[in-house]
Order: sequence, then C-alpha cells, then structure tokens
Amino acid sequence: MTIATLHENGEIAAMPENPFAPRAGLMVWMGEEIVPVEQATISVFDHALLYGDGVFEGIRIYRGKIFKEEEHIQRVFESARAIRLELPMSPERLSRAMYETMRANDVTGDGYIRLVVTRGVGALGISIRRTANPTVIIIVDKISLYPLEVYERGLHCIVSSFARNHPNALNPRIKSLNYLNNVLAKAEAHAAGADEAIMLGLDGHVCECTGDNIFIVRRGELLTPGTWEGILEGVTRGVVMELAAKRGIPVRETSLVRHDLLVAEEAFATGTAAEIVPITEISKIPIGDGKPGPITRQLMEDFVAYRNAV
Ligand code: PXG
Repeated sequence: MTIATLHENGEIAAMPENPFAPRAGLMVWMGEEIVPVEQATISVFDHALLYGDGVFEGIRIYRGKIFKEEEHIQRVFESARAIRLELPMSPERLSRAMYETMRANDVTGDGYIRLVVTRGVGALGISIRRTANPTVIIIVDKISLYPLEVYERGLHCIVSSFARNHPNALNPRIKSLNYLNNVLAKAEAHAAGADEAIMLGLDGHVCECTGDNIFIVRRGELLTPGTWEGILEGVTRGVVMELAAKRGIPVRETSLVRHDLLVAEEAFATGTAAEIVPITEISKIPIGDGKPGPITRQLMEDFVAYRNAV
C-alpha cells in the first residue's frame, strides 16, 4: 500500500516505502488474539502512545524455547506493578500467548520476542483513572544484532552527556515505554562516530549502556554497578554473574565512576540482544590493550555453552 502525503505547495506525492517496515505475513498477538501485522494497530488514544505509559520486555528464543522465561515474566509483572498497571492476564496465560504467537509465526529455531503492555485507551490527560483495557502485544521476529565484526574488535563507546534517569524520577529498573533517555544517548554515540553510549547517573556513577548492562575487570575481579545506581536489573547480567562465580572469578556489585572505566583491564556489555559484547574503547581511550580481554572471551564462550544447554 502506498500512502499519499500532501506537500506545502499543494502537490500530492507518494510516500517512499519504509525500508524498516515489518515483513508481510508477520503475525502479532494483539490484545486477545493473533492477527496479521497490518491489523495490529493501537488507538491514538492509548496512553502508551500519548504518554509512554506502559512497560515492555525483550526476550530471546533459542531453539524454539523462551530463554529465561520466568525471569522475564516476573520482571514485566514487577515493572507493571511499579507503575500501577494490572496486566489483563496471568503469568501462565502470558506464557501460553507467547508460545502461541511463536507457533503462528512458525518459529522453531532462534528468535526474539517483544512483549509490550500498554496502559490502554483513555481520555486525554495523564490520569490513569481515565483509562481502561491495558493491551498486551506480543511481537515475534528476528533479532537485530551487532555485526559479527563488533564482537571481534569490541564496542567503541562514548560517555554520554545525558545522565541516566534518576531512580527517584523514573527508576530504570522499570522497563517502561519511556526510553527517550536511552534513545538520545544512543543517537549521541552514533553522531560521535561511536557504537554505544555509557550513561552515568546524576552523581557521576556509572549506570549502564543504552540497552545493555556494563561490567569491568579490575585486578582479576569482575565489577558491575549495583541496582541502587539506577539500572535495569538485566537478565543477562544475572546469568553472567552466575557464570563468573562458577569459574571462580570474584564478582562484586559496586559503585563505579568514569575513572574506573578508563583504568579497567577489560570491559564488556551484556543484554538479551547482544548477549556479551566486549568494550574496547571508551572516549577514544583503549581499554586494556584495546582488544577483547581473556576473561571477557571466556565468559562469552561460557554464555554460548550455557544458552545452548538450556
Ligand atoms: N539496560 C537497559 C537499559 C536495557 O534496556 C538491559 C540493560 C539488559 O537487560 P537484559 O535483561 O536484556 O539482559 C536492557 C535490555 C531492544 C532491546 O530491542 C532492548 C533490551 C533487550 C532486548 C532488546 O532495544 N534491553
């Protein structure tokens, strides 16, 4: 379908095709049923659109199985609770809905689930009292990854000029639909010719990357910001802490500042999409010798073995 646009000079022109448009044939869970993507539309009065009022999850499918399903379901329920949003289905029904959507898309191998819960349609005005019918959306699609080359050379990061949301403003532990903070930091990184941005809190403490948690290695110890700093309590972060412990690598949640990043022996980011990706440059300063470090590479290997085993 071509959409027409009216230009200022009165001419009507066809809008160019969107190269990022979803693929035809994609089936989406929309509210209570699975529909073709063209019919998976939400109202302009849904408060998710009007105010970013809602929560989401990004989940991996490995070999037809939802990875860390319980953790993701628990997190979406916790995010929802924190914004006074009641999910219109039980955790069990949500799990079945995700598997039903996978089946509708013939996903038996690897894939990605984007789970979204909107506040629902409401009157104009931010009050949640004047909204009803929160909507569950489940998109099952391919995952978009960093190119393989990035895993070999490592991410080049800037330290963003945008502070991460203060926990008392909007706690990053809530995976809310308000991601503009991260969107702006990521855009800033790209504008600076970097791959990714590291965000600090208002107090200058290291928080996280725009869609990944951060770890550094210092004197053989694995360090990562604590959840009190204002970060998402990442599922991958949890797995990596477990894997490190199994290897006998000491792990500690602690406060870190910019200086700690620059003197680190190794650094890496973790997330559902990225899994584990080395960070080899921060603010144009090489981390360690500027190559992915041995502990990072060991954990990358362990992670692949772990997710292949579940
Ligand atoms: N910090 C932030 C701000 C995130 O959004 C993580 C850390 C890592 O958490 P997990 O639980 O994934 O280990 C995230 C996760 C996407 C996308 O498509 C974003 C995330 C996960 C998957 C996909 O943008 N964010």
